[in-house]
Amino acid sequence: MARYLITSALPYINGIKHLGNLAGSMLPADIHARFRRLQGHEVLYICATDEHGTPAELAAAEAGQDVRAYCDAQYEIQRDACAGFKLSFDHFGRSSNPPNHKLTQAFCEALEKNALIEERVSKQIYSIDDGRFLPDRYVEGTCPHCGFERARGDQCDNCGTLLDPIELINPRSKISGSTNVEPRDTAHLFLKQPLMQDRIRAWVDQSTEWPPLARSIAYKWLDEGLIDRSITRDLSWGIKVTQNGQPRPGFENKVFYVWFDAPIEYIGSTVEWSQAGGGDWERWWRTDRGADDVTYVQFMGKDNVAFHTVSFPVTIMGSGEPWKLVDRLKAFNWVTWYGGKFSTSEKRGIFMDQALDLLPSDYWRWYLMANAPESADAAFTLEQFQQTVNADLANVFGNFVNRITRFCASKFEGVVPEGGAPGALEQKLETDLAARLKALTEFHEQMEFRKAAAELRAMWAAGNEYLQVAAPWTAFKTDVERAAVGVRVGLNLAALFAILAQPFIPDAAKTVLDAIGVPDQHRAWPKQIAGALDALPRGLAITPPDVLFKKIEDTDVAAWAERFGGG
Ligand code: B3M
Ligand code: ZN
Repeated sequence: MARYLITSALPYINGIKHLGNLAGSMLPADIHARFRRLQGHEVLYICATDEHGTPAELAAAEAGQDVRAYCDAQYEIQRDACAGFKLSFDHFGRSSNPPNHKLTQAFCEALEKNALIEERVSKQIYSIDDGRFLPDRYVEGTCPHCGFERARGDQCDNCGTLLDPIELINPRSKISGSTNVEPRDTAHLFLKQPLMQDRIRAWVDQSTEWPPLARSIAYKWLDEGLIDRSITRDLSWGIKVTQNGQPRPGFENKVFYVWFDAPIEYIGSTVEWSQAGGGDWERWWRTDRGADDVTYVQFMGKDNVAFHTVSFPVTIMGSGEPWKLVDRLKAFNWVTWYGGKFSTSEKRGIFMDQALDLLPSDYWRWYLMANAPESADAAFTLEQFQQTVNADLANVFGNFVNRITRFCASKFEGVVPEGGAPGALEQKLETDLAARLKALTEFHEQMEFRKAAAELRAMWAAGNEYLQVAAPWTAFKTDVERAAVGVRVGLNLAALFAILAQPFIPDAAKTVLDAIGVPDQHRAWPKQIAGALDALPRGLAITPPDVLFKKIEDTDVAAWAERFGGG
C-alpha cells in the first residue's frame, strides 16, 4: 500500500466553472483518486477555491457585493456543483482561510531569510480620480503589441501577450473609466527567481515522470531565463504582507499576488482538512515528518503548468524547508465548445450547475473523460455527447446489465444459477479480459484517461459479444445447464464491469453493484481476472436495476443547442 497526495488546480472564485474547466483538472483528479483508493492505497485528494486577486474583486464589484460576501456565496455554489459531480475531495478549502494566510506569510519570510526577496520601488499606474493604484485587470488600454484597444493590464486577450499594466497605451481605470491616471512609484517585493534557476533545472531534469507537455513547458521557461517576479500588489483583498510576524512597514495597503498564495493553498487546504479532524497534515507535506514516501500528483490545464513546475517550486525550494514537491504532473489541453471558447457573458457552452439540471453527473463524467483533451484540444459538441452516451452507456453497458439481470429474474428466479460447467467460450473470454484488465490498470496508473475509457468500453463490448454467442435465452429451450453458465457468467461480468467502472461513473456502478448484491469489501480493484467470472456466491438473489442510462433524443440535442448556443 502506497500513499498518494492528489491535488487539482484551484478553481477561481469568480463564477461557476464550465465543463472544460472540469475536464481539465478536477474530474481527472477525482478519477485517479478513486482508482488509487480502489487499489487499496491511502489517498488524500485536496482542492479549494482560489479567492484572491483582481478577478475576485472585479467580479464582486460587478455583482454589487462586498468581496468577502461574494466569495462566501460563490464558494458554496462551487462546492455544491463539485458535490453534484461526485468529486470525492477529502477537503475542498478556501485560499482565503486562515491557514493559507499563515503559510503564505511564513513562506515569504523564509524566502527573505534566504536572501531571495528584494524590496524594490517600481512604477505602477495610479488613478487620481479613484485615489488608488490600478494593478493587473484594474486597468485597460491599447495593447502595445497588436493595437487591440481593450487589452487588460495583465494580458492582451487579442494577441495573448502577458503585459505589465505600465506598458498599455492610453490606460484607463476599469473602476471608473477615468483616463486621469499616471505612473507613480510604489514599493513591492520581488522574488529573485534567477538565483534558483539552476536548482529548478536540476530538479526538472530528474522529474522523469512528468509527461512531455509539462516538461517542455518547464524547459521553455527555463531556457528563456527566469526573471525577478513581483509577488505583491496594491490591493486590499488578499493576504497581508508581514515581516517578523508583524505588518510590514510600507505595505499596509498591499497584499500578496494571487499566484503567490494560490498554490500554497494546496498545503493550506490540507491544514484545514486536519483542523476539521481529518488527520495529521504534516505526514503529507513535510518530508521530515514522513512525507518522503508520499507520491504527489498534480492535475491542471496547460496554462497553469509554468506556475507549478517553476514558480511554486521556487517558493518551496527557496524556503529551504523540507516540503514535499510534485512527483507526477498531468496537464491537459482545452475542451472547446464547438471549436470556440466557452463564455459566460455570451451564454456559450454548458456550465457545471446547468449540466446537472439536464442529466446526472455520470453522463458528463463519461463523455468528458472518454474524450479527454490529452494530446490536443477536444471540442465538446452536443451531437458527439449524444452519440457517446447512447452508444457506450445506454447500448453497451446499460443494455448488458439490463438484459442479463432481467433474464435471470424471469428464468432463474432472480438468483445466481448453480448448475453447468464453463467451456471453451468462457475460457476464451477470460483470456481476452485478462489482457484487457492489465491494459486498463496500466492506463489508469499512467493517467491516460481516454485510453482507459476506451479499454473499459472494449471490455463491456466483449461481454456483449459473449452473451451474443452464449445466447442463454436460446440455450434455455434445449439445454438449461448451458443457459445457467451463460447467466452466471453474465451476472459476474456485470459485477466486474461495474467494479471497473467505479472511477468513471460511480453512481451507475453503485446501482449495479447494489442490485447484484456485491458487498463493499468485494468492490476493490481486481488484480486478476481468474475467479472473477465465478465470484458471486451461487444462489445469491439479485434484483434487476431500473434502466441505467436513458438515451439522449434528437429533440434534447435540438433544445440544448438552442439554449447553450450549439454548432
Ligand atoms: N485559479 C487558474 C485556473 O483556474 C488558477 C489555478 C490556481 S492553482 C494553484 O486556471
Ligand atoms: Zn495584443
